Amino acid sequence: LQLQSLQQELEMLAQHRWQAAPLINGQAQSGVKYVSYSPANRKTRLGEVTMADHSAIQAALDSAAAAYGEWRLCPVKKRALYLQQAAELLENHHMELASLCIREGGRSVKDALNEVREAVDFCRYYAAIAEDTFGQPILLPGPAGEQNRLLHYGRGVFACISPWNFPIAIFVGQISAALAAGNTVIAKPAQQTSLTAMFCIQLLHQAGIPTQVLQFLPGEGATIGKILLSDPRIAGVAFTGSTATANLINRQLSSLPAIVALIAETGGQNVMIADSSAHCEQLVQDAIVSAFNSAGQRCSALRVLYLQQDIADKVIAMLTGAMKQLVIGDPNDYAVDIGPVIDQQAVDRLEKHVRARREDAEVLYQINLPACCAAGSFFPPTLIELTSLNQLEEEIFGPILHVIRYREGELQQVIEGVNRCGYGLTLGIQSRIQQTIDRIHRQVKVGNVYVNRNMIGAVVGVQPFGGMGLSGTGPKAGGPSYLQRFSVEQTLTVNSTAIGGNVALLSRQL
Ligand code: UN1
Repeated sequence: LQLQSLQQELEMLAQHRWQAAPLINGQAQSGVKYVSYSPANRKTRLGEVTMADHSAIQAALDSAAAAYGEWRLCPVKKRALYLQQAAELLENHHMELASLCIREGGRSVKDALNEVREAVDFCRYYAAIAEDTFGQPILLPGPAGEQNRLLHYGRGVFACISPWNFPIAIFVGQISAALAAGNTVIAKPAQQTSLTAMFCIQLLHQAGIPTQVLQFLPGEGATIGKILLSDPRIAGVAFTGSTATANLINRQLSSLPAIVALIAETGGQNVMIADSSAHCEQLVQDAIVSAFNSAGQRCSALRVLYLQQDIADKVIAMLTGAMKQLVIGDPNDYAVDIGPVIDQQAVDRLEKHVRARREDAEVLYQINLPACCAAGSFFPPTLIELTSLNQLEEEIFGPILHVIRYREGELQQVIEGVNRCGYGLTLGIQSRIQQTIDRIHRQVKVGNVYVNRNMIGAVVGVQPFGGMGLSGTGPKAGGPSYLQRFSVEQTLTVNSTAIGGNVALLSRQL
C-alpha cells in the first residue's frame, strides 16, 4: 500500500513544470533559454532553463564578493542554524525533489530518495562540524604574558561546480560545506540537471541563507567556467566531475595572482579483488550492486572485478544469472533498478567502448533492452572479460563490468597494476583470509576500501569519501577534516601584560 501511494504521488508530481534561471541576490535573470527533456524518453518537456550570460556572471561575482565581509563575521552558530533549517526544508520536500531528479537525471526512485537523505545529512553534518571546529577559538600555549589563539574564517567567494550524477547530494554537499566554513558561494550546477539544482537553491534561500551569500549560475560549463575562474575574486573552487575537467580548472586557476584552493573529487578505475576463499554469493551480490546501481554512473562504481582463476568460471556464470534479474526501464517506476544514462552522448561513448572491446577482449554478456527503453538514452548492462587492466585507458562511466582472471601467486602483480593505473578512489576486497585482506589494503593507494561488501553509497560522517592521485585532491567529503580546506586560519598573538590594555599596546606601536 505504501509503495502504491508513493507511486501515485510520483505520478502526480510528474505533471509539474519547472524553471531555472540565474539567481543574483535571489532575482531571476533573463537570457537565452533551452528546454530540458527527460533522458528516459527524450520527449517529456520538464521545463525551461535560462543560461547565465556574461553580465549574470559578473553580477554574481560582484554580489558574492560584496556579501563576504558580513558573512565572514556571521557567528558560526547562526550559519549552522541556517543549514539545519535547510536540512529540514529539504526533508519536507523530499518527494518533489526526488521526482524532479528522477525525471531530469534519470535516477531510480531509490537512488533519488537516498540522494535527498544524503543532502540532508551533509547539511546537518557540516553544521555540527563547523560548530565543533570553528565555534570557539583554539587556545594555544605560549610563554607567560602572551595569549595565542587560532581563529578560522572563510576564504572568500567559493565557486561550487557540481556533477549531474548527484544533482541533489553533491550539489547541496559542496554548498553547505562552503557556507558552513564562512564563504559566500557561486553555485554552478551541471547543465543536464539545472532544474533540480534551482529547486535546491530555492529551498536553501527559503531556509534563511541570505540570497547575497548564495548566487546561482546555470548554463554551459565551459563558458561560465572561463569567465568565473579567471576572476581574482575567486578564493576557492569545489569541483566534482572528470579528472580531465579538474586539470583544466587547475590550469585556469594557475593564471590567477593568488594560489586558489581547489578541492577536486574526480574519477575512478575502481577494482574489486576476489580470491578463492571469497564467499561467492556475497561477492556476486556486491559486484552487481557496485557495478550497475545508478546505471554505473557513480565515480565510486566497480569497473573491474579481479577473480582468482579457480572461482572465475563459477562467478562469471553467477554474475550473468544475476544480471538477467535486473529490471531496466522507466525510472519513475519503483520496481526499476536501472534507468537511463544521462544523455545520448553517454550512450555513444559506452557503445564505442564495447565495440573496441569486441576487437581486443571478449564481451561475455549484454542484457537485451526491453521495448520501453527504445525512446530514451539507455545502455544495457554489459559484462566484458579483459586480459589486462591496460585495456582500459580512461574511466568508463556507465553500466559495464569488466572481469580479469588472475592466478595464485599473481596477487602482488594485481596490486601493483592497480597502483600503476593512477586512479585511487574505491576498492573492494572479497576474501575470508585476514592476511590477504591486510596485505591488499595496506598496499593500495586508494581512498575508500570496502571489505566483503559493496563499494558504493558512502555514508556521511561514517565513511568519509574521496580519493587520491587521478581521483582527486582530498580532503574527504562527509569527513571531519573536509571544512578545514574551505577555510583559512589566523593566529592571534596578544601581549596580555601590556600596561593599560589596548591603549598601551597602541602607543607602544606608535
Ligand atoms: C560521485 O559519484 O561523483 O559513495 C561521487 C558513493 C558516492 C559517490 C559520489 N559518495 O557512492
